[in-house]
Amino acid sequence: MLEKNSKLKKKTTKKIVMKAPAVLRADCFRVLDENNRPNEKVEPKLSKEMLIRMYRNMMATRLFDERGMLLQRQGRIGFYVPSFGQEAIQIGTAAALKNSDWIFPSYREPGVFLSRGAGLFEMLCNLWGNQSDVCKGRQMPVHYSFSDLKLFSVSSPIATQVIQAVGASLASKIRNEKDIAITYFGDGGTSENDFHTGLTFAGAMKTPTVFICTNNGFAISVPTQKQTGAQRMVDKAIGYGMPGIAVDGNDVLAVYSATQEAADRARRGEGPTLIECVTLRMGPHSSSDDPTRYRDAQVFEAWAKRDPIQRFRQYLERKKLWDEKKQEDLEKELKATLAEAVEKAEKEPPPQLDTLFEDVYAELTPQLVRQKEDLLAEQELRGKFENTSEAFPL
Ligand SMILES: Cc1ncc(C[n+]2csc(CCOP(=O)(O)OP(=O)(O)O)c2C)c(N)n1
Repeated sequence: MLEKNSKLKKKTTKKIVMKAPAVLRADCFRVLDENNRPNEKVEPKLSKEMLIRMYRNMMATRLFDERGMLLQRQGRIGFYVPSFGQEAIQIGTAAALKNSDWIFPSYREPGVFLSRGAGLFEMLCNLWGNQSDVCKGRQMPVHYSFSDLKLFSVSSPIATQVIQAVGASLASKIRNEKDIAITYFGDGGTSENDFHTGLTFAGAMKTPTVFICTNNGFAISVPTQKQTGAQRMVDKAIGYGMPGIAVDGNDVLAVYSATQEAADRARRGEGPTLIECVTLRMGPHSSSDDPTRYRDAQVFEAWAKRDPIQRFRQYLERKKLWDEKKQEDLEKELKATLAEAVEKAEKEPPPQLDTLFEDVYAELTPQLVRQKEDLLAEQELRGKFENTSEAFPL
């Protein structure tokens, strides 16, 4: 049957190029053209204050990432995951949300945390896993958690946040609330069971969920074309019965508009949307990775010219909302605030050993009481012979 259908045969045997595309796909929705001029027909009408806040958050994210990588290279923290080049996706989506909406991020969204108002000191305490860390040092670095801001804890297993977001938004719908949920995952995440389960439920139950797929070309070192047969991540929306849109992930205004529209649909009770934000990961997968071993340098250089911060800055400059002096002042201010928070967070001691026993049981079981006593006795004994004040060796 398949062999008789020559058209289909030709399509499925098409040669797959194992590298990220050097230019943006033509099907992507965009507001800014390649000269960073807006298409006035689709340009969102945002206030001056909002535009500047978005630019500020993009810069804050870039500087936070730079500092995170530097701290790791200096051996001061153990691990970091940068989001270089993905600032427009984080800030554009976050700007389109209400503060009461639920956020279920992946590990590559520090800008979403900053946009929602997470404290720099608290985020940095997570990197050290110290006593002021919200999770008392029990999480991996870059796995922030701010439940009071409705920012769900980052989890390492890929795409687990997708089903959690669907569950939260379903709960919101059942309670007749207007809060929606947004969740972020990579192109690799769309090959995970949790992605399929989440989108199946969301499509069937018309949950108010916005799915943000950051297609950054790679899942660690595996190019997108090697881990899925789909040519475009957005095509996956069709199978689950929801609308999908591909956007230029390096155009903060396009990302904002697409998210705004999807959030409005969700709030009107019209169900979920899948947004594929097309970009290229400009840094390593994490501080443990060396992308020069698998990335095409020419493709990287082509995308470097599409830096989302530079593009948005040009847009603001044309509108006379930004200039060199403002840039200098902003960088100075953000760097000073960051340096102050780093200094404070680094001084924090590691969590006390007995905190290991907190937060699971209201009352410790007799076995845990015994284990705690044994552990503290051993700590005291060791303390007589060695310095135990140091954190886990990095
Ligand atoms: C269930 C699961 N499988 C494998 C891994 C190992 N792993 C960590 S990150 C990663 C790549 C994920 O790629 P993608 O979803 O495209 O997101 P990106 O890192 O590019 O942002 C993998 C395979 C994991 N953490 N969880």
